[in-house]
Amino acid sequence: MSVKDEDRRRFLALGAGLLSTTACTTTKPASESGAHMRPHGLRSPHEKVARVIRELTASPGTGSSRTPLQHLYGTITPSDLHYERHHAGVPAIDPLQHELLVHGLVEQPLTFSMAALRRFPSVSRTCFLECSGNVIGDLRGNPPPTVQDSHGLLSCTEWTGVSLRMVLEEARLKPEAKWLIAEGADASRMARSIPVEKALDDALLVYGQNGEALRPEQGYPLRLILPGFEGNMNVKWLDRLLVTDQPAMSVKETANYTELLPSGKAEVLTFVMEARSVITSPSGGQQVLNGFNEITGLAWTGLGKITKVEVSTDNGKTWQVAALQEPILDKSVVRFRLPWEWKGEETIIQSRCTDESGYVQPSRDEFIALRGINAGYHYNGIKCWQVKADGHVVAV
Ligand SMILES: Nc1nc2c(c(=O)[nH]1)N[C@H]1C(S)=C(S)[C@@H](COP(=O)(O)O)O[C@H]1N2
Ligand SMILES: [Mo]
Repeated sequence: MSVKDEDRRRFLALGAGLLSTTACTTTKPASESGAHMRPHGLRSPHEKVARVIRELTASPGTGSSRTPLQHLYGTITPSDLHYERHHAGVPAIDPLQHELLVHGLVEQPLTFSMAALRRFPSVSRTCFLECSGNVIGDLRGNPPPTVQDSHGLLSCTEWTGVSLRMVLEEARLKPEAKWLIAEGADASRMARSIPVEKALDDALLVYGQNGEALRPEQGYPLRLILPGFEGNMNVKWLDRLLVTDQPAMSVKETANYTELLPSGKAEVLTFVMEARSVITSPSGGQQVLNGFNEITGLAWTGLGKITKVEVSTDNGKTWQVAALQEPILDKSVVRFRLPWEWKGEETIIQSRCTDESGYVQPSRDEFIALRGINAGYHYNGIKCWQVKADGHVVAV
């Protein structure tokens, strides 16, 4: 009897034994013996794309994980690789118990079950989500080693849900309604102030993520999506919308993120993520090959569509227009590409984008001249990667 037969017999015996208890268990010997039985839905063990989970503070449940942008193709972030940012952990919510309360300055306060929300016409839309604290190490002069570390608080998803405008039309806003305080069901009861104009424009209440239900980490069973607005306003585990005539800024926990300007004044209500781009390959930790390399990366803007991405391979002396992958979607991530012949020279590669509002991504120096080095959020300076003479790429 061959070793293979032996393995198969061991597997069959094991499998038969297991059948009586858990019919669906895939036994370990199956994969070890090379049989094509592994739990479905797993990526190849050859692909090392794990997120890095980091505790940011001493309090339990707070922390973040980052999308491994250097390992991804196209524009959509696989749901299990979506970045995470939690202020108080991930609540376990039974969707049958979950309700959304809409009250305050409305003619008709209402609560919606998930089933009631699903009866509205469904909308699917692809857009990026980015934490406004992304890339902050680069502003401070401490660029981390990889693009996952520097830019990984960015993901792009096809969300499915209902138009917030439609839900608000049921409750009928009063004329003095100016703000919505959106609150989540996590322990921090994170609440953010949303201008009513955005709520009535393209805001969505989503329950779907890339073709399946939202992942718990992304706000299951219901989340607010405000295309193009900073990540923290996209409240997860949404269960309350309080309509008011002013933003909730007096209470520290409910204040939106603030910007510290060179004047020393704080700017509280900055919402839109301005245009930015980054080369994801070759990027920090990777290796450039002699001869042909494809430079590729991502560009995105909260102000509509990306119209142009330029790439420099000679430390900013000259710029070439990169090809953009169609379709170029509004407030979504665009993939750019440029073929490049590397002849062994030490150099710096970088990308800069322009959006349909005419806004051009600034250099780090231009950003600092405008907003100062203490800006806590919304850093969108041009990202530089240094290519060493041996082909190694390092963050600078
Ligand atoms: N309820 C609730 N919503 C939340 C948060 C949170 O901690 N609780 N974090 C916010 C922040 S700071 C960001 S950047 C995004 C992160 O969304 P993600 O974890 O799905 O990537 O959700 C926002 N919505
Ligand atoms: Mo965030």
